Amino acid sequence: MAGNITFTMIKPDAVKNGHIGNILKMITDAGFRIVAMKFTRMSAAKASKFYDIHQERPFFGELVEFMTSGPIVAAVLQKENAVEEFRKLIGATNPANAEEGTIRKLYATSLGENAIHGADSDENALREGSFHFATSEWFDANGNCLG
Ligand code: 3AN
Repeated sequence: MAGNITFTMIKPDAVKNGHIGNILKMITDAGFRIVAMKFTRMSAAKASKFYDIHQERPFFGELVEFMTSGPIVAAVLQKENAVEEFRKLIGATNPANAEEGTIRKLYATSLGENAIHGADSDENALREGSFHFATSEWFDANGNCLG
């Protein structure tokens, strides 16, 4: 499955603003299959670990505070060329630069509160997916558990 997998989180802003249903519809309409999914709230320790590559960035504290401010939807998704295709669907990190019709253009409110996360490489997709889900929570196209 590697290479065809990405990892996403619908962030606390989009959850609070009632966009879960619309965002999931855009994702499945774009041809992504849900491999794993959960509604959860990250602890500060978990969010800090998830974003440890950004630890030195000035916005790290703000990012952890925001990502733990409410529940998120975490999911592993499958499609051919998933990482790149998904980043096209979500649009630029800053919604002001996101293309029309992208998830961030429609639902993000700012650079910090940008509605949705998408893994930026195949390696990170697997790392992030494994961080949030046990293999027993991953399902193939036939509905068989991968764990
Ligand atoms: P992306 O999520 O598009 O891969 P990254 O990896 O550069 O973007 O940043 C991770 C997250 O950190 C972003 N989704 C955004 O919420 C937050 N972030 C990035 N840059 C800034 C910034 N300058 N100020 C506040 N938050 C930021």
